[in-house]
Amino acid sequence: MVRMPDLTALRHSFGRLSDRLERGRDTLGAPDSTAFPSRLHDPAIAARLGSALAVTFTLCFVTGVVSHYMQEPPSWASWPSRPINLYRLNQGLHVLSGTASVPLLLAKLWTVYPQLFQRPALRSIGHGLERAFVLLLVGGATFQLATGLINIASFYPFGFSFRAEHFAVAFVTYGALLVHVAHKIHIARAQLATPLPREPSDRGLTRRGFLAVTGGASALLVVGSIGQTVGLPGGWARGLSPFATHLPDIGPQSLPVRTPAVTAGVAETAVDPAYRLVVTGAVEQERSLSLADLAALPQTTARLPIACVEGWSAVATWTGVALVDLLAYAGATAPTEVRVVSLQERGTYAQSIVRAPHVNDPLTLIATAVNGEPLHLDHGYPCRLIAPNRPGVMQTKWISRVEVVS
Ligand SMILES: Nc1nc2c(c(=O)[nH]1)N[C@H]1C(S)=C(S)[C@@H](COP(=O)(O)O)O[C@H]1N2
Ligand SMILES: [Mo]
Repeated sequence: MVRMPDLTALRHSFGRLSDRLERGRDTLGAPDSTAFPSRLHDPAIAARLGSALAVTFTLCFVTGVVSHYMQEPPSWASWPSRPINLYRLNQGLHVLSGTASVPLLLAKLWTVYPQLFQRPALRSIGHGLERAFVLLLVGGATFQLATGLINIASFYPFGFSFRAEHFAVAFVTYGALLVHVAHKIHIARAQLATPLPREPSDRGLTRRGFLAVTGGASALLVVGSIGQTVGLPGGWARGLSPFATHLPDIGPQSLPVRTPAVTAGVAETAVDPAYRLVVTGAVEQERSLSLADLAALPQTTARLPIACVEGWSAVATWTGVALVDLLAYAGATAPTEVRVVSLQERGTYAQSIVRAPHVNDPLTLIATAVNGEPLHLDHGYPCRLIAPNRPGVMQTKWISRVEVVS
């Protein structure tokens, strides 16, 4: 037997809501305050939450654009290879500012939702335009935060390229935000200049209480994510982030894995004894190196982070042949662009381009070991690229070919 849920309570609250809407409908202009009696539907609160959102959205937009262009630099640009942790910091700020925005946005939408019932809905063309921009802003902001969170959860249910959509919608959203700010700045200024009253709490949450709870929720999410985004020493990170899935010390060799060897389809080719690393392209002498040949070249060790766009980063001690040394061994003269190709046959990350600053940085490694052990298969055995100030997606694993493009 399937028991029918008791719908009485639901019907009651629906009845109350339609009552309110009926009353709201009779009024002109602003929605009737008796229809939405909570003191929290207040422009003073909206202005404060709006200011906080303007800060977090600006930070998120700027770091997002930087991250996008670091992954896909236009042909005329190249990113510096130092400071080592720049991309890591940028990506951390992006994820943290986005995460902090979630409670702020929810609280702001709740504060202002009675505005949906303004009557008449359209007073003039200008008013209509203003409302259209607000619609764009709300839709865009919700889409951005939702897809961002889904990305952090390493979950790709949609049939579109996450980065392309997230990048395009960011401009629509931020543009709509600028229009909205321009429109509201006078009201917001006046609201911010007036301190919030101290109120008795006998009618539920006070205005100050509501802002404190919202700010507290944001702060808690940020503190709980720092351990895995920007990175904290293991014990700290774990203590502060009980639910994190990519803490710096979870995974083989105390390092998280993104795309294991089996998923990439390289579990067999990577352990084939006939494996050789081929150095080719604009070189004097094409080379084909076994792991023993690689070990016989000068070795470099460096502490470098992997900073994944999915909102985690981790530092490790990498050892291998510096790319400059490998290229010199093959007789490449003044190389400026190198393509690194993986044993992996398909997928966006199966190869990456290394531009001049990284080609010539002595810390750009073809690593064969991490934290004192030969690379685990899931970390890119037999060898992988690891370079300073570079997005995780471009730290190509299971390298089969190094091609000097120019
Ligand atoms: N060939 C290949 N290399 C790759 C990937 C991949 O899917 N295939 N993933 C990249 C991504 S997104 C990240 S964050 C890092 C993660 O390295 P790790 O799994 O050793 O932590 O590897 C990068 N290198
Ligand atoms: Mo990644």
